[in-house]
Amino acid sequence: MPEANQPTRAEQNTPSEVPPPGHIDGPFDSRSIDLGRIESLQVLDEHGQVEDGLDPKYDDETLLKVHRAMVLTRAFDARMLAMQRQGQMGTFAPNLGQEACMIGQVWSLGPDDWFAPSYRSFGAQIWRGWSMEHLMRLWAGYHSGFPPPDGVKDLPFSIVIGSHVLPSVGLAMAMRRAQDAHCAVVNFGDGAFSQGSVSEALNFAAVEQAPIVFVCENNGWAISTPIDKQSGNDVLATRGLGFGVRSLRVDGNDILAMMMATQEACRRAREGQGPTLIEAVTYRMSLHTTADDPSVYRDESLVDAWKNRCPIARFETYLANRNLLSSEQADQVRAACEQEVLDARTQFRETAVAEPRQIFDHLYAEMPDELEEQRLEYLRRLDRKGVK
Ligand SMILES: Cc1ncc(C[n+]2csc(CCOP(=O)(O)OP(=O)(O)O)c2C)c(N)n1
Ligand SMILES: [Mg+2]
Repeated sequence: MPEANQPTRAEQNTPSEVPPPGHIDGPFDSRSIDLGRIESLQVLDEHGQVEDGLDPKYDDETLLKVHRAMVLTRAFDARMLAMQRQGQMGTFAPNLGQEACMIGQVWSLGPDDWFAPSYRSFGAQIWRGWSMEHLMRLWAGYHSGFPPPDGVKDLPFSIVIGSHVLPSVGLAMAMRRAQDAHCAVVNFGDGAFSQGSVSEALNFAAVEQAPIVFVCENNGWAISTPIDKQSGNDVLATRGLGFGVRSLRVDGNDILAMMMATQEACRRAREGQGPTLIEAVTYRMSLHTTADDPSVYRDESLVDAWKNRCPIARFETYLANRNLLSSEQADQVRAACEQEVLDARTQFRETAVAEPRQIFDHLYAEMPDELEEQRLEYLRRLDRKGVK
């Protein structure tokens, strides 16, 4: 206990004792970034109107393709949730409201760029070439669903949060050393950003000028932990600046902003101008996963506040203003996407054949004795029950 009248440690540590900025002499010059500034980007306001002079004017075909991909992402999401509730699907992580993040971060990638997703990234995976039937097998726990399709340069998605970020920097460094002028995009959540290895990844990428784009999808929640309990500083993009990584904060519900930011970041990475961190500010409208019930920890009014920032509705207003998509045409896209998802479900039901005898496989090259005993006992049980 401190003596009476003695200042406590907290009282001694007053702000006036902290050296003022610029006080320390030495080779501390910033390399190229303005440490006092975070760029932020929004192109479409909440009503789908373009901010003055910012319209990137992408061509019609690109815009409609991106719109369809966002609608398909949402249709897949709704169907997977329904299938899980009907007992036809394993645990699933919905993506409602994050469709602009999904498509915006991968739309400008080519087949020789790499993508390293976290588990909530199915929209981006579909864009990259994963069939929906393949993803259904993945989420239903079939071994065949896990490896990426042939020719798709994606890492399998990461469930151990943040674990894929450092290896992705390694991937980008390897590309650079091999003089391969492509880039990698890695995404992770606001919660994953608290993992120490994500900070290591930013530092390595900055030191090595690795051709990588970090997309932090700040959706406000890490399961039941809100952002203000996750981070003392809710502008996560500032963390990148501390490591010397070009960093920007983007409206993650604005597809045009996400497209522009990622396209520019990928271009810079490929041209040897180093890594970028994009903090995509969005909101997790739905459940963390189908094993979650957010009503026990968050007030529904928080979600309501985000409903009028729907990334698809905003984009549809923009497309309508450009005379590219009427509301009837938007309905047709929705119906076609719904049918595509149903066709994938039919295919999934036909191809996903459970192999209960394989349950002990694929873990050890040499099965430990104890596990082998369990395996044999399990097989005897299957035999008794007549299961093939
Ligand atoms: C290393 C590790 N710790 C804990 C978990 C359990 N877990 C799964 S998802 C999650 C929250 C992740 O939140 P965030 O990174 O914000 O991603 P989001 O789910 O919001 O997309 C946690 C803690 C995990 N998968 N891995
Ligand atoms: Mg999150």
